[in-house]
Amino acid sequence: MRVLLISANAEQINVLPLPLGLNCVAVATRNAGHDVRFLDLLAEEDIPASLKRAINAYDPEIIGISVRNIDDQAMTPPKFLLEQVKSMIDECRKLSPAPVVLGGAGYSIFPQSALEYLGADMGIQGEGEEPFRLLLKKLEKNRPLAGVAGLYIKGNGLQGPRAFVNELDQLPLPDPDLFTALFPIQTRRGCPMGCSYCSTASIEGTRIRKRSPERVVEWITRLAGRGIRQLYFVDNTFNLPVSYAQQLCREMIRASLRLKWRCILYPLNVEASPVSAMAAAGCVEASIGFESGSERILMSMRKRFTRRDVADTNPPPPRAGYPAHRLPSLGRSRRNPPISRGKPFVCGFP
Ligand code: B12
Ligand code: SF4
Repeated sequence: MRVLLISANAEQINVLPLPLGLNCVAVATRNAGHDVRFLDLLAEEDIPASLKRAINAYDPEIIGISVRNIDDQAMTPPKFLLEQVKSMIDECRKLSPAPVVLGGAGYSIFPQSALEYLGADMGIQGEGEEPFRLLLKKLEKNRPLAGVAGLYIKGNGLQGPRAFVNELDQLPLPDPDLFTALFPIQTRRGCPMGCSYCSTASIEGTRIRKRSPERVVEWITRLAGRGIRQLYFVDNTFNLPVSYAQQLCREMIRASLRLKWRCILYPLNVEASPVSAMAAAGCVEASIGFESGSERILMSMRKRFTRRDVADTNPPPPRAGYPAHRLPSLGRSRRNPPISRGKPFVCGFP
């Protein structure tokens, strides 16, 4: 089945916890042969938009939602946190007919009343790995759901006493790759490109200063040793200078780091950029700041690329094996109106 697992916790209180419990459920579900997508809303800025993107792109057959906190446990006055989960569930309902199954610490304390309040179809109290797998099996085979440990069904109550796994070693270990938190890493400072609106020059200067690729790889190796699996290169332009990007990718490939990473590309000479080497070195997504489809606006922003250069970025990254994420700003001022000219250009990209 296509299973979308969503961690509903978006609370910034205290530290930001990674959704460990949902990760455990995801790995058990994947091991049972299902296709799993994982969405951590703590990492998302616009929650309704993220839900829409995830659900429309995946068309899940079942949605599992992890509920972590009921309240903030403050003495005066406590903040009730299920209201925001309820609106996330309402949003899922609008976007998909898939049944919604709840779980997590914040669900398990009052499973019956939380199910009613939140308006989901079902909920699993307690440890989710085994009962969720069994639930999917029964749903897939159209079997009655009675007997699934800790399962509550809306209007039908508890289906089977909850169970505790005695031998935790029987459960799979969570998968660090499912955590979407990206560790920032900077290899260069400064940017000479001089785009008219940009403040980078006043922050970092206009000369590109670089760490050596060997030093960067030493840093990444240290991070990998601490279990970090995903990086974001916060360099203003990962592909400039091209020779440095090439060297860095070569070093990363040589070190066999097996990490996934994202970066930002300047859409000039992307053909010449080491896109294949980037993919081989673990790049899974590149953001391309192309800003506009209007030559006039590009010129007024002092961009050094043209519509043609942007169009040329289209095939290489997907061909290289990772998706491109384009960053348009369309138009800027009343004196530069050709948004209408830029729009079809922008919409022409996947
Ligand atoms: C460690 C911990 C913390 C640490 C987190 C550190 C970190 N980096 O992760 C710290 C101290 C920072 C913390 C902070 C807070 N915490 Co806290 N925390 C815990 C604790 C002890 C363990 C959580 C954990 O990781 N469990 C391990 C995982 C594997 O278990 P799990 O998440 O429950 O997942 C299992 C099942 O629930 C289920 N499951 C989970 N998701 C799903 C989804 C589906 C679809 C299904 C079917 C099943 C399922 O399957 C999983 C595997 O078996 C719990 C208490 C507890 N024992 O649950 C409290 C707990 C979760 N915290 C709680 C609270 C309130 C808070 C704070 C609001 C407190 C505060 N004011 O600071 C903050 C919130 C932070 C935030 N931004 O969200 C409450 C939440 C309930 C409530 N009362 O609202 C709990 C339950 C404590 C309690 N007993 O009341 N917390
Ligand atoms: S390329 Fe990016 S960082 Fe450099 S000046 Fe332009 S907008 Fe700023």
